Amino acid sequence: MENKKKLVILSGAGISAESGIKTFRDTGGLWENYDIHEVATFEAWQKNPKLVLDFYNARRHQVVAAEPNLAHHSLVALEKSFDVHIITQNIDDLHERAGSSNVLHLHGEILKSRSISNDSVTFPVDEDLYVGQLAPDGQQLRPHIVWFGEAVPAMDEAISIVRDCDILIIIGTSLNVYPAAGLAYACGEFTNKFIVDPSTVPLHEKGFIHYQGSAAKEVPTLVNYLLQNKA
Ligand code: BV8
Repeated sequence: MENKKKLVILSGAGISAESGIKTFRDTGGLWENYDIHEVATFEAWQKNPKLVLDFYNARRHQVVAAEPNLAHHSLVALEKSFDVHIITQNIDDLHERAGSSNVLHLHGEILKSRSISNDSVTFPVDEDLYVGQLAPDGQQLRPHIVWFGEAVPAMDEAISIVRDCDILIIIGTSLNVYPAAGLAYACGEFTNKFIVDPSTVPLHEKGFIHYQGSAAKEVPTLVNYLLQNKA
């Protein structure tokens, strides 16, 4: 078996925008209608668990109704020629539904829940979560999500994945949130680096080749380039 180059993808809300899932910061984005501190922090959960559960129940319905788009699907084709690792900040399952086989969710998964007292056992969510719904350990169920102010358990694993990769592709993230955003700078100096985003991004001076445009349009173009050039 020829030695496949290690290719890492860091994706954010932008890759799911064309599937109809709102991003955080774009016009009409999530944070236009909600204040992070009201719905996406542990303090918000303690203050008003029903509001938080309703917020994630509504987003879960959006995810279930959404379909992977061309960007998610075209990434799957890379797996025949590269050792592909997807690290996503997204809590949707569109990478998995498109067929990607190696996905690490840095900030959790909206289709999973867990007991407030045990962050290592998760349960599939197929109905709305509600206050008073208990895990087998008798404690309240919460979304299996990393809220602002909570530690990112998979961060060390993510850094070790990025550190020795041959190719790093960043898709659809404003790189506003840390420590996840730090992954953009965690690869070696000889890594081939690409970023797909319609907006201007500050990374080109960091040696990133910018495919400026939407993910559904630019990711298939980049995938074709990589498959032809085994870059
Ligand atoms: C931590 C799950 C420490 C939830 C998410 C004060 C108090 C506490 C913490 C902090 C603080 N100040 C700063 C911090 C750190 C904080 C942080 O970074 N805050 C930001 C707001 C400044 N980080 C944390 O709190 C993290 N934890 O620091 O813990 C600690 C350590 C030890 C012990 C205890 C504590 C945890 C952060 C995780 C939060 N959870 N998600 C949920 O989904 O509801 S974060 C969430 O926002 C996403 O997961 C993602 O990571 C982040 C940013 O979103 P993006 O994906 O980048 O989306 P965005 O809308 O921003 O950008 C969209 C991009 O797509 C744009 O570039 C756009 O141009 C592009 N785009 C648009 N359309 C398209 C497109 N691209 C392609 N195609 C298109 N069609």
